[in-house]
Amino acid sequence: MVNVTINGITVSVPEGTTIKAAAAQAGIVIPTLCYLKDLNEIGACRVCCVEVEGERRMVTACNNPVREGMVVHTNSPRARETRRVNVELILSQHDCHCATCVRSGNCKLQELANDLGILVNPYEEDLPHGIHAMWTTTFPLYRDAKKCIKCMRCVQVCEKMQSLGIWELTGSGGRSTIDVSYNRRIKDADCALCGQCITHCPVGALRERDDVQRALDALADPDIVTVVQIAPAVRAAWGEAFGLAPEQATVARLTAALRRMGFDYIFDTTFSADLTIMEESAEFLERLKSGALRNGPMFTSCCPGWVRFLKSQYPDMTALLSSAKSPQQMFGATAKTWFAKKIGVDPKKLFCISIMPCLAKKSECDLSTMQNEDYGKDVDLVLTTREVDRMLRADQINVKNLPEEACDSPLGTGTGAGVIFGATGGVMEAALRTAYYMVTGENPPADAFRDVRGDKGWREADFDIAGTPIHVAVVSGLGNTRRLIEAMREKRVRYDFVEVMACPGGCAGGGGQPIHDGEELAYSRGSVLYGLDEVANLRFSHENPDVQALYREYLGQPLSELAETLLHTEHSG
Ligand code: HC0
Ligand code: SF4
Repeated sequence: MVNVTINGITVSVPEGTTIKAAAAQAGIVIPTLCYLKDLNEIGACRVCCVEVEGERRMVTACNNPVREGMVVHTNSPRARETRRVNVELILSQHDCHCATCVRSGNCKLQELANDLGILVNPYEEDLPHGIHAMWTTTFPLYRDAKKCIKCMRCVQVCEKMQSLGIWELTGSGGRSTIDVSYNRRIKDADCALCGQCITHCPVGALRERDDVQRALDALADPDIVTVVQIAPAVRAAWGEAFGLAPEQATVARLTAALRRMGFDYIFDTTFSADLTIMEESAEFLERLKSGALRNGPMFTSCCPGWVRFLKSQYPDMTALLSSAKSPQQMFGATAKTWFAKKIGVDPKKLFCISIMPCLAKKSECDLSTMQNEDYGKDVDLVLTTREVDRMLRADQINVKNLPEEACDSPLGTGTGAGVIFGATGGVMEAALRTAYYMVTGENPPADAFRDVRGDKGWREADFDIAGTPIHVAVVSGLGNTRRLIEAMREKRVRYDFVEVMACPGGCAGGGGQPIHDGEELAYSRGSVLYGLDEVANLRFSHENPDVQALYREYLGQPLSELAETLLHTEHSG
């Protein structure tokens, strides 16, 4: 142990502890802009500089360890002055138009500048901001080079967490900036659109393409019938921006809010998550029976970030993907056929909007394989949770005082199995519950497959379904996914069924979810979803009455010809 005195408080910490962590133990906060635990501990922003007695230079607290007897001052005149000058230098290269910034009110830099009382910027300069200052406006991921503070978080998150290395530091000195690596344009790089670089950006340099106006245009068009679906993971996060507790921020309260905004039909993606389970479980059992699993496991196909990753990184393995479309797309295909017929509306007049915790869903809905001549696109527009939160604010909807209202029918009912899709492991668990039923004709205990839950990025479990052993894996985060695939390719592991989600912790931690700087909320949001499953009346996808009606009235059975046409795809587009 090492003894260190910080602002007059002596603490004893293990050797190797950083000054920042030791200060935290003493209850002292040292501000920083760039620090991310285990990912970015490089002292790039120099906001965490502290004064150490006996040292001539100021010392960055986030990446320097304490020494025995060290005496540290975080608020001495020199420390205060250094912090202020360093923030002013960062501001000198930052476009400080806060009123028009998407992160206004949720920006680390804005907060620090305010806290330090920086009311004028003495170092204002007009530096060039790199060749990509004018970014494409069509790609779902948008970057504003003039807002980048070169903290390196996006570089490290994409490289270390997601193993893709889309960003790099280019140029030098005052002209250094972050850009797409190897001089590529973002749309030609292998970006999976997971959005993790956005949720880890401390300022407004990265954001999603804003599609709100297109939703408002559809709402304003009297010839268009708007149909909105709410993804499983949105219910665990949409209320955070309004300070609502999870019990208040229910899907029923969001439904009421969307009704106030004028959406015609409000439905729930958990309905089509249950539908996906019917198709995917049937497909899994077919692959099991035919011996196809000897060539490799079946991969889940519902996370479009993962599908983009597989297509760009391991194109020879795409045949292992389930042919099932994602719940988002199955929802659209069902809305524009079965539902449109039910309400007697020309499907071309239906405008399907999804509320998703995800950026990759914005590109999934545009794929050529996700549309047809009869009705156009399955899903017309995707809004992230953040975009919808902004719409609610713009319309001054007082969400706290809204009553809870049920979704519309018949695409508004989901089971607990559909709800847990939004958490890592949930798709696997839901699929195994129904696969068991399909094989045995009886329900297993609802929690029979809970061994796939957990907070490890790569988990394995073994089950027995009517005498057949099944070896499954659940992985989240693309770095973990790459490790799993490499292990598969080197024959170090072998599975029957693998669930992959691009974002660590699954959709609950998706790149379109509300941002809380430096906090990872995927698993706490995931437990909200598991809690909803636990108290749900229905916990098996095959017991969803609306899904049963859809098969009875329209599709026939899972994997029928019509189901194949509407609900399955080649994953080649
Ligand atoms: Fe997900 Fe989905 S669970 S990908 O994470 O499968 O985005 O929430 O909507 O489609 O249902 C995201 C979340 C979905 C889909 C579902 C799946
Ligand atoms: Fe990398 Fe994901 Fe950001 Fe794309 S969206 S650059 S894959 S972190």
